[in-house]
Amino acid sequence: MTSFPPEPPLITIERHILQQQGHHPEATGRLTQLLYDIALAAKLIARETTRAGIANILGATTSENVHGETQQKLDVFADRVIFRLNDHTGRVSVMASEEHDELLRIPEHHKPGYYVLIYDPLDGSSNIDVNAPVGTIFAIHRKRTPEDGHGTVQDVLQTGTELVAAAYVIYGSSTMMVYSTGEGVHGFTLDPSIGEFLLSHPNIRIPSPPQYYSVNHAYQRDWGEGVRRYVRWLQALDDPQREPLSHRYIGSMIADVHRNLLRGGVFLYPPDRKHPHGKLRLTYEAQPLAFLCAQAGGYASDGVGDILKLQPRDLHQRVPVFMGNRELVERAEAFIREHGDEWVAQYAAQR
Ligand code: P6P
Repeated sequence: MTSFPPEPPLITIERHILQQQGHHPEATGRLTQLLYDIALAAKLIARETTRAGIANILGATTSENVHGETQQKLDVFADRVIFRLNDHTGRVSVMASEEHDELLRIPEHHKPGYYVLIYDPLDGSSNIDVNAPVGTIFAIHRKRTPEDGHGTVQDVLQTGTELVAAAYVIYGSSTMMVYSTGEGVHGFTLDPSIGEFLLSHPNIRIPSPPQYYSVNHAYQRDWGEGVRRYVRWLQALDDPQREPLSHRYIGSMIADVHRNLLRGGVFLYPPDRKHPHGKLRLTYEAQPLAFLCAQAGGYASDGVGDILKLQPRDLHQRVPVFMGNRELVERAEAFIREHGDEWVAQYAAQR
């Protein structure tokens, strides 16, 4: 009798999503369809990222986004594709994007739906022109206000503990989509020759012991005492008996978080003199990635406590991020408590 080596089942992301729905007899299928739409958006964006140079959409536009950042053409393309795929399906009541200051209302001639879709269309886009990995991040909430009608800012500004699902797509050496609906984290790799995401990383769990830490050392002189001592600990500078973690930082959050999710590690973007609340956004970067990190057995903190428990006050508010193996993140919180940290303290005062 021939037996094959153990491999993940040969299954597309659509079939996997449908199987996950099967665990919920009460499900209507709306979330399943929304996740299908997100997978399609990922394929369309992947096609453009892999041929950016050829398609002459490399480089920056003349426009700026709400943060005063020059929009890369792929940013604009990704933002429009995600909106256009979801503005008419009747599954989404309101959308919000990193690229727009205000909420994105469902057009009047379409019926708004039940879910809230928040997204960063192309995170790390400054890396596009140097061919470094970039990514798309999705967060999905249920509408909290009465079911019919357009979603409101209250539907968008929910805690991460209320998330129904989250996903990211990383456009790197291959294109991967990683998602969770609260039943573990599952990774799919795109086979562009057939246009299918195939299961490649079932039930992702952050491995231990961790291998990496990711932080931008250029800001070291502006860190507070607690963060400074924590990073020294990660580097084992004061403990010759302990092996340091390897430093990897590519300046694209998705790529750094994805590596740490698969290999074990911690990603941190702490508050400092120039970034008193950190740089990363709560609703469409930190919350969805914290949800996925927690589903993979990890933990995400703002240096004080669980990012998933933070109540957002503004769509684009920034938050300090320490994300990865629980033991590493809790150690960061301990260093900050024990030694104090002026920038974390200033952030915590308005938390
Ligand atoms: P810095 C990309 O612009 C981004 O938003 C994240 O993807 C990334 O982790 C971070 O900023 C990099 O910021 O200040 O280290 O260049």
